[in-house]
Amino acid sequence: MKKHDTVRDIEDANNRRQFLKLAGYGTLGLITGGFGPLLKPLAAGQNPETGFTPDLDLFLTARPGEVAIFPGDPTRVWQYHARVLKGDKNRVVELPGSYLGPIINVRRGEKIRIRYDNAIPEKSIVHWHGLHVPAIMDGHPRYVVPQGQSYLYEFEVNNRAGTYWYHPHPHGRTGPQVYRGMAGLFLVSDDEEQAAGLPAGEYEVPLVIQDRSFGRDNQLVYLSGNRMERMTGFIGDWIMVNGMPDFTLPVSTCAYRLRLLNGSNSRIYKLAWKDGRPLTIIGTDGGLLERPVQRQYLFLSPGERVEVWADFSDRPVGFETSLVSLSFDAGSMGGGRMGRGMMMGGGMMGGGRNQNQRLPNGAGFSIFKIKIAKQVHKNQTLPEKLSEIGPAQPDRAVNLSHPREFYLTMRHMQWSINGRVFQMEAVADDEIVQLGTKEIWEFSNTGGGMMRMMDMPHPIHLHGKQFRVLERSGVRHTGYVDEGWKDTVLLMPGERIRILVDFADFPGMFLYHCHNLEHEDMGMMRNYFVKGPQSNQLNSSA
Ligand SMILES: [Cu+2]
Repeated sequence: MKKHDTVRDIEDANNRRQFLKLAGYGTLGLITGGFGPLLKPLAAGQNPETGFTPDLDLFLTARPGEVAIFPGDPTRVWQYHARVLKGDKNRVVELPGSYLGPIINVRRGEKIRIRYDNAIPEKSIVHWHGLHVPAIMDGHPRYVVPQGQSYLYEFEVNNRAGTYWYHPHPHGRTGPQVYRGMAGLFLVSDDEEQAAGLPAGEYEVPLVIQDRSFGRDNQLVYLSGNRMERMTGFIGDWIMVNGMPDFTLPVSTCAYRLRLLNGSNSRIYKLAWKDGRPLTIIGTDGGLLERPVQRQYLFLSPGERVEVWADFSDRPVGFETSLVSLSFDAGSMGGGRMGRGMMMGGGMMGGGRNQNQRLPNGAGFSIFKIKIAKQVHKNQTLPEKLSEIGPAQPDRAVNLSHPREFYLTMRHMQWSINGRVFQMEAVADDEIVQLGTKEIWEFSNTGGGMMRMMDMPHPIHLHGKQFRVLERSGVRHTGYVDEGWKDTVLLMPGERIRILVDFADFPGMFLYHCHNLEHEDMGMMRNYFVKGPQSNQLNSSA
């Protein structure tokens, strides 16, 4: 306990220092004026207190709203809305009729200010999934603000071009808030990506895949709160694309760049083309691959993104196909066949509503239809080279011979990481890394140990980092693309993965967790702490 207190002290001091540095504040007292409702009067342009001058300055509000999803009553949702205060108004693109937040378009190297106003009736905070930003800008749940309060984000975009996204991150409430509609894409572009010459404009299509359940009154239905349901995670019976059911994408006879995000709470998709053609994958979480790769199918777990090159130039007008999710074994707890059997036979479910009846996790279905609607002659060819990535260099890791190990297990009927669950300020000794080092982290999905019935997939996400996948073991399928930069990786039951993470900059406390949002909310999440030289001094003087 004492150990944790010390770490917290170090962390607090460190964060304070980092924030002071970042914000240019001279005294601590000003910080309290930096958060909360006082932000609103801040004019566009330079922040006199932080010295930060944004290229793009916007308001982002989360508030209750209504959208027409089905005929009849509108569906009550919680939505992000954005408004550009300074900069190009076209950087914020609303999706008409969708509960999703607007797409925010930025360029690498730009300075972004986002004034987040929380107008939903509970605490929240925004996490920029995949972005490499300082700890205080990352949306850690310790920074939640209540209804009526604000949080100021000021950061430089230093990620590669790619498909990133934003969503709430309050502890214990991420699942329900995302479920009600709070999520949006954050697209970064850069010179390298522009030079790749990929389909753009109407030929570049963002596609956010989610699942939802609706009651007869068209209102969203979430979990009943039953513990066994939460241990599986929410599985809905409607597949939504960009917030719409029964989605059809009309296309022309040419090549497309499809940017897919799995924004579901816990459903995993085994992506494939209905006609059996291989998927041509050009990008992953952290942007474009070096070269396109092909897969017959690809698993896309919650939080992951993939970019697909889809060429319809040899198809006749009127032709229809689909992007489908193939059936797969989601593990015994995965909401699949065995899961339901256990639920029914075990009696542990009680009277809890099982939402998995129509489309259990691992069922096969069409995600969206594609209809060739127009003849065009563009003749665009798939680039051989997309970007510069280079080989991962594991020998640069300080722990090459003894990777940091993380076991994803069930403990006391609770998902955990190394037997621990989330505590807001807690960092264990083996969760502290040194600023300026590279490390190998190894995650093992060993399941529920002796209980085979507790097997479940877990998508693991590190905050604040893009990392490289070094190796996987225990894998019995070909549904991964590990060639590029990643921030979220899926581990099916029995799988083990080694990743290389660079802690070059940004000291402080960040999260790592399972991106099955119900697992995360239950505590399958921990802090890691990047300890800088200043925290060393603190440590020795403590
Ligand atoms: Cu999990």
